[in-house]
Amino acid sequence: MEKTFLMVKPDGVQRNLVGEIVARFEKKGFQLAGAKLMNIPTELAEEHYGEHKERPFFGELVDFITSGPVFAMVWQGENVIATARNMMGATNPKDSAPGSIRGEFGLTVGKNVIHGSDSPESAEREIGLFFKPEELVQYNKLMNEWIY
Ligand code: RTP
Ligand code: MG
Repeated sequence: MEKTFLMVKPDGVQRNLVGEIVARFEKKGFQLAGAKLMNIPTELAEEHYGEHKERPFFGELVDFITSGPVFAMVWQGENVIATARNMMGATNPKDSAPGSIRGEFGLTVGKNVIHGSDSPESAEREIGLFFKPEELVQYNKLMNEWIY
């Protein structure tokens, strides 16, 4: 089953959007495989956003993501990586579709509420950075036959 790493960023946590965001992915039909509320150490933030190291906004990005608690999650389901990115909306909330998470809840590119892995490689890397294998649950129940 495909898995992705999603994270409510510090702005989303401070604005009490965790429940709203979790509810969207639950209602879509995805399953939550792991979750934790945590403060991100600077080294982890730098590693997580390593692809942006040379970008002018890297310092601000690391400062922001370490500025307060985040809600880190692993979600699973068919095509969850691409579908979650669609549900999040475009990176800059000015371009995010109405109805998407960033489209509904964000205004600025720096504080855009949620992170999601952008490819299978990123998902595997980011899940490994934030979760130990034993922190992810296994479901015994069959998948919901009205979805699959
Ligand atoms: P994320 O990694 O957080 O899920 O966002 P993303 O894939 O949609 O966008 P990405 O290109 O990976 O950028 C990571 C985060 O950096 C901030 N950013 N700021 N000031 C700027 O021009 C700028 N560009 C990107 C955003 O907060 C973005 O989510
Ligand atoms: Mg990204």
